[in-house]
Order: sequence, then C-alpha cells, then structure tokens
Amino acid sequence: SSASGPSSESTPEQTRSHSRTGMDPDSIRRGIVDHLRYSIGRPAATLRPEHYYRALALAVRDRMQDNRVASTRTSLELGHKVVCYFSAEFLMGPQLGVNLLDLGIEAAAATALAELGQDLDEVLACEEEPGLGNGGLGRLAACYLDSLATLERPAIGYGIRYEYGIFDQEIRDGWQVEKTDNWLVAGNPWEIAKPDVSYRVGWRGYSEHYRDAGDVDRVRWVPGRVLRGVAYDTPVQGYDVRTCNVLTLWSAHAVDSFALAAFNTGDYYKAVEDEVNSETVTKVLYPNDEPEAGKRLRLLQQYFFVSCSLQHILHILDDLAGTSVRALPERFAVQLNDTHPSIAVAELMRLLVDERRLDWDEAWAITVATFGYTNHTLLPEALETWPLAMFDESLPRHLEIIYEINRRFLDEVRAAFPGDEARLRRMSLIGEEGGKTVRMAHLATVGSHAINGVAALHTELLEHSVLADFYQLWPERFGNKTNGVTPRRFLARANPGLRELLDATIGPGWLTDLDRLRELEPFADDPTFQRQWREVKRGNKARLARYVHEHTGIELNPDWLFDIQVKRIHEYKRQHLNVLHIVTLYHRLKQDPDATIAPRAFVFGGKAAPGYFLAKRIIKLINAVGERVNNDPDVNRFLRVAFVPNFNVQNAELIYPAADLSEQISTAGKEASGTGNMKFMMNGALTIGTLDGANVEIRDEAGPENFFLFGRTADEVEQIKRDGYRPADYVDGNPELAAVLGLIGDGTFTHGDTEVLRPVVDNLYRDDPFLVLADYAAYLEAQERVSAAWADSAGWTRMSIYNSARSGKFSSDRAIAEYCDDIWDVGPVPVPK
Ligand code: F58
Repeated sequence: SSASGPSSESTPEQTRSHSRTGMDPDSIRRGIVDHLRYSIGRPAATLRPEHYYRALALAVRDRMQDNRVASTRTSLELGHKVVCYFSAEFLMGPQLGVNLLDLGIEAAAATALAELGQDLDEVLACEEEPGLGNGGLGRLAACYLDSLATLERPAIGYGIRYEYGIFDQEIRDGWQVEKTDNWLVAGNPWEIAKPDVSYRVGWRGYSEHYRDAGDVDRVRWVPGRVLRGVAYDTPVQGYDVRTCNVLTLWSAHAVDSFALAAFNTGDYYKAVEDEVNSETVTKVLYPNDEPEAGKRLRLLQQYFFVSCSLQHILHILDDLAGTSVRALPERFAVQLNDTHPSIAVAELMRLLVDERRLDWDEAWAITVATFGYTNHTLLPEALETWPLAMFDESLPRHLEIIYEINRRFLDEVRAAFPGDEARLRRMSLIGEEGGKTVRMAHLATVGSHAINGVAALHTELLEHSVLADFYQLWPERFGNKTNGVTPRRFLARANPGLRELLDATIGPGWLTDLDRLRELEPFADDPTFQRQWREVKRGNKARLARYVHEHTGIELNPDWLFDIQVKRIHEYKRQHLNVLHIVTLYHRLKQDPDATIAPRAFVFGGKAAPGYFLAKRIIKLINAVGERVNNDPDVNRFLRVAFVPNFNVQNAELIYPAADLSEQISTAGKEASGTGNMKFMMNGALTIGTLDGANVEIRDEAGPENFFLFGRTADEVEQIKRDGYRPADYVDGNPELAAVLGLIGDGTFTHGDTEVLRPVVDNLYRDDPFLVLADYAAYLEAQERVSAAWADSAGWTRMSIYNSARSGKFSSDRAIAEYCDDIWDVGPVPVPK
C-alpha cells in the first residue's frame, strides 16, 4: 500500500502513540475494535463478553507476535543454542491473564475495555483453558516454558495438539462423572496454524536392505501407513522482557489426497476415510490410569509428535546455511519430559543413519549429546514398557535400531562388569519378565548424556533403586533438578492482594528474583504487617468460599482454618488418610456433646482416572462424609467438607492462595516431587506433610518449626513392607481407628448403604499398600499440633509469613537456570526492546 493512501492520514504523533501494536490503552482499544470488526464480525448490538475476550486475546497475540519475530531473528542471527522441551503434555492454563501480566498491560487493557463498556474480570472469565495434561508433569512443562522465556533462553516446546484434553469432571450424587473436554469448539485465539510446517510420519510396514549409489549396504524403512503432522504455534511470552518463545503442537492429518490419487486412481471417499482415521491420532489425551500396554494409539501418538519435532529441528538446521547435522548438539538441546517422548532416541538414530547416512558411531555420539531425560516416577506400574510384538508391528525399523543400541550397550556393560549376567538382564532395553517388552526408561537413559530426578529424595532413590545399575555405570550422568513453579501465575496472578502487599513492603523486582521474598522476614512479627497479611489471606478465603458456594452450594466461613488437599486422586497421595482424620473429629464430636474444636473447612479437589476404581470410591467417600458432616448441626458448627468439582489450572488459582494448611501426605518414597506443595507455600500456607518428594526441601527451607511433619520415612516404609505389613494390627491396637473404619463401613455416611464404601475399608484393612493405617496415629497427632498452633493467631501468621518468605527456591526460574547451566548449556539471549 502506498504511503499516501487514504488509510495513512494520521499525524506522526498519532502513529507513535496509536501504533498498530502499541501498549497504551488507546492502541489496545483500537486493536480490540479492529478484531471485533475484522476477525469476529458480529453486529455491534450482539457483542457479548466472550467476543471481547476473543478480540482482546487476538490483540494481545499480535503484540506477542512482534516479540516473537524479534526473538527468532535474534537467536537465529546470533547462532544461539535452542532448548527443545519434548512433552506429551502441556497444561498451560488460561492465557489471557498471564500474557497481560507478562507484557505489562493489565491496567491498559482494563482501561481499554472499560472504554468499551466491558469489565476485564468478566472478559477473563470467558476463557476455556486448554487442558492438555493430566497433572503435575504437564503443568511443570508449562511452568518451564514460562521461565525459559522470562530468563530469555531461546526455547521451543514440542507436543501434541489434542482435540480433547483431560475430561471435565462433574460430581453427581457424590460420584465423579466424566464429560468430554471440547476445548476447541469456540476456537483458540492463541494458536496460529502453520499448514506449511508439515511433516510425514510413517508407521507399520517393514525395513529392507539396499545398495546406495556408492554401493554401500543400507537399510530403509518402508512404512505401511503414512500420516501428516501440521504445526500449531502458540507464543510464550516472557515476563518483562522482549523474549517470546513458542509452543509447537502437532495435529495429525492424512497425507494429501493428491499423493493418494497417484496410487489409487482418485478414490475420493477412501481419501476422506483416511483423513478421519488419521485424525484420531491426536484426538484425545490419555488419562493416566491402567497400564499403557496394549494402547497402540498411545504409542503412535508418542512417535507421531516426536518424529514431527525431530524433523522440524533438522529442517531448521538445514535452513541455517552451512550448518551440518553434525552440529545438532551445539545448536539444540532436547529434553525428554519422562519416557513418553523417549522413542526420540531411536527416531533420531533412524533419521541420522538411514536418511542422513551418518555412520552409527557418529550418529550415536550426536544423539547422546543431544538428549537429556527427566524421570518423574518411581512407581513400578507407571514405568512405561511396550509389548514387543506390538512395537514390532507398529515401528519395525525402530525395533531393529533399539536392538542394535542394546547390543552395543550390553557390550559396554559386559566390559565394565564382566561375568555379571543378572546385571545384563536387569539393564537390557528388552524386558523378559511376563512376555518381552521394550523398556522405555532404559532407552531414554542409555540415549541421554544427562538423567535427572525432580527432587533431592527422588533423585537419590532413582540412583539407588530404579536406575541403580545405570548410576553405577555412569554416575556422572546423573543429577538432581528439584522442580519449581512459576511465581508469575501462581503468585502474582493468583494472589493480587499479596502481590500488592509485597510490592509495598519490599519493592518491585521480587517476581523475577524470588529469593528476595526473604526480605519479608524482618516483618514476620510486626503487628501491622501481620494484620495486612491476614487481611489478604481472609480476602482470598472469602473469594474461594464464594466459588465453592456457587459450584457446590456448600457454605464455608472464611474465619475458619482452610485445610486443603488438591491433586490427582490416587491411593499413594492418600486423600483417604485425610478423610480418616475428618471422620475421627466427627466421631469425637458425636461422642461428646460438650466437645469443641477449632473450626475447620476441609477442601478437596482432583480428578480420578476414569478406569481407577478405588480412586473413584475415594471421591465418593469424601462427598459422602461431606454431606453428612455439612448437614449435621452437632458437627457443622466446627466442620465443613467441600469437594471442588473439576480441579483445573483456572480454579487452582483461587484455591492455593486461600489455604491456611496444605495437605502433602503421600506415602514417603512415592511422590517424586509434588509441585502443588510449592504453590501453597508461596502463598503462605503451612504444610502438614511426610518426608516425601520436595516436602523434604520445603521443610529445610521453611525451617522445621514452620512445618508439621509426620509419618514413616521412605526407608521405614520399605522396612515395614519387607517385614510383612499387617494393617489389621493397627486397627486392633487402636479403638478409635476401629470405630472410624466402622462408621465408614456401616452406612453412617451413605444413608445406610453398607456396600458403597466397603471396597475402601476392605482395601485398607486387608491390603493397605500405601500404609494409611500405619501412619494414621502420627497424622492425628500432627493435626493436633496444627490445631494448637492455629489457636495462636500471631504465631500462625508468623509461620505463614516465613513460609512465603522462604519459598524462593521453588521458583521455576531457579530450576530452569540449573537445567540451562548443568544440562543444556544455554545462556540468556536478550532481545533488544
Ligand atoms: C508427576 N507425574 C509426579 N505424571 O507424580 C509429581 O510428583 C511431580 O511433581 C510431577 O510429575 C512433576 O515432576 C505426573 O504428573 C503424569 O501425570 C503421567 C502422565 C502420562 C501418563 C502417566 C502419568
């Protein structure tokens, strides 16, 4: 368009202050108005808050795109190394609020909307969050993207664009009911489809030998089926910096019907059918329930996104003039978020050896130098293995490659530990017990130069149990990277009251330097500051109480102690131990009409995997006890129980800041790290917890006097199991516990039905694999300490302040800085403003 055209008649001054993507209220308002007109296209009279949401989101995305372009240019021109975070899950949460915060335009956007007669909070509430993850692992990936951008490290997140994310949970008659999560129905304003960024992904078929032009014997894979992956890019803005990284999610389609036509004379309906079949690959996120074996589609999902991502990376390398594929590890660091992407090790070898024709040793050196592997679990049932026959049918060439990796690897083990046949069997990439399998954790470990656990205790247990043989072979490859969470979302956004108080008390800057929260310590006993601190907390509790009332009808009093446990429902996380405490209090109040206790509101939230029978009964248990407690005038003066339906990132932001007490009560040795524990701590909750995962470090940082510790240690848990654990002994020795289990079993909470909760009681009495009963007495005793501490308001407030003040270590900025220094060798690349 010409500079003298009719649309460019504004004065230079106006152009400056009203630029297309300016950050002032006027520019933002114009951005919104433009998008309402050109992107939304509805008559003005019919515009509702959701239309303003989309228009504002698009206007914000435009601004991030400018930063994205500048970021890409800077890192490409300067030849910097890029972090590639491979993860089957990214639980990003609502985007608008954090993006406004990151760009520093919250106030400007509120003003712009107000001028258009809209309220920012109402507009923010219109966002449907992308639930592309199950829980901690997926949310960790999202926190890490935030910190990578904020620390100005060039990075790409690679994953899957599931059409249906984690199911929506409804509670009906106390039971979990799953609803499909159709998060894309209203469109997703944050992503940009890149139809030209597309790669072919094969599967099935066979491999064959052939002689290349130089008469060298080579192998190639002839896939039986081919899919096409298309990139969808979501910008990831850093806080208060120009850096804007990207999350690239792959969506599956059929290969072009053009290509098909050549083979099957233009069978149009067959082409449509292929498209439908192909699209199922990225249709739905798998909830983490039953063992994965047998889920062929899940393996294909993993291979699909990994193959697209690696092809994309090699393509970027090719595009950098003069950069050979040999430079891969100098230009890219690829982190495997658990074993889900670990097929990448075999796929990169295939791309380098079969397609790029590197010799094996060189390809292997490149592969190992490129990958790092993060382990997130010690639970044997959660360690991924694939049945060999299924693997062979799906990815025949990859299985050959894995055999060759294994052959060479076992030679190395043999050389290091001569004559140790048992060790070879334990370490092999192929498992022999109960039908042959491919062991994905072994593949990831062998193919990586760095292997890490996610908390100090977890890493130690990894080194001495699950991966002990590998640790003995390559101790230098192992290290710990304690998890962290982003203070932008989980402090500044979630807790605006605290954010304001912190700004006023210690001045700005803490949000990117969370250790500065220590500067709060001198105020811990200051009565004025304590009062302000309690006011903020009370406001947060009132806000949560309103939400709970709206969604459950249950009334909570913000002056009570808010005792909260939110996380996936799982036996090892022991929500039922929490319930045993509640029922104990109920029982005491019923037994003694004169009894009084410090009033408490117990809040739960979390989803159970749809196929996890006992977890679903635990949800029923919580709701059944809640119904009884909340409606019994003898006890509801002291106790209330609420189950928040559909725990997700959005309502998590209301929940963490409202907690007085954070329940982190997993069986020691079972929770790799936990990250909810950190979100509670930052927001001033005290923890009642076991010595498990990152709780250990939380207690070290907070000081043992500011933490309610209880329960068996990981070593003691193992010892008890070795000695033959008999849960019934604990019942026989504890009449109160016997009475409590009796109440649950006898229909007290289920209108006389003695069957519904029977499986929970029976499981505890007969099996109790996670030592709920063995830790019951210690838990009750710790809860007594909590109640006593709560009675001293100033003392409690001091402890609360110390918890926040000492939570700096648990910023994901600290964690990401460690990954960058120790594993990725990636430094900051400031993008000029
Ligand atoms: C979690 N794992 C750990 N897995 O349980 C938790 O302790 C840790 O803090 C967190 O990772 C981050 O390191 C986890 O969330 C899953 O959700 C898997 C998803 C895919 C299927 C198997 C479970």
